[in-house]
Amino acid sequence: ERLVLASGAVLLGGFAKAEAQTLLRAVEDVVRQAPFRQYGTAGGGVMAAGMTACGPYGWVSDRHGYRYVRIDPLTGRPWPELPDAFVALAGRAAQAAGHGRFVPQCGLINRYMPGAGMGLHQDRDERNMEAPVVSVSLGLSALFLWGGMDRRDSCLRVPLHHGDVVVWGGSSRCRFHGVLPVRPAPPVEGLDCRYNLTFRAVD
Ligand code: MD5
Ligand code: FE
Repeated sequence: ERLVLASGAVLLGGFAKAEAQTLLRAVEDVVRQAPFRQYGTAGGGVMAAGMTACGPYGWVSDRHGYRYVRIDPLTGRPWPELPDAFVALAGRAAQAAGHGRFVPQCGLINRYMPGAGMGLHQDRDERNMEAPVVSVSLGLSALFLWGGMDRRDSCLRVPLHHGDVVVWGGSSRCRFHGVLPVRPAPPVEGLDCRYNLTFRAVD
């Protein structure tokens, strides 16, 4: 189903379910070339989610801060190409949410093992803030925290399940958000963790 959470934020329930296995094979392909790693946080900690990326740009955290780079610092090579299935899904989801042509420049892949979450933050490392962010949830469910423009604003808890897609656009693009620690649960479609794919335009 299609649920408008707020102006610009559209939840497409189960939108990616039929192609989940294709997407997961593409994830494996990317991970073979650019393994998951855990970045440091600005506060001196370590992010609980494992991350990697594909496309012309990848998001990294290093001594220069949070930023997009063309070379994977772990391998010294360009990031793996965006799988066709990623580009096609991102474009279709953006269109279904009412956006124009959307061609991602980065596919960020987050892996949440049970117990891993992500603290409240804003996504503001992209120069292009007009384009939406398309996010795809696979595997174990999670409670997504969706806040406001101020860190102190109260958060809506949105359950995200296997195959759900959310398109974050317009004024919903810069809200504070996070992910509650993923609860241990029986595998979903053979997956014992949660993957989140986010597709982004960077510049
Ligand atoms: C996740 N990932 O479930 C989320 C999905 C990240 C991250 O937060 O930064 O990797 S993306 C959710 C999102 C993206 C852009 C804007 C907003 C939410 N928002 O304004 O609420 O792993
Ligand atoms: Fe984020």
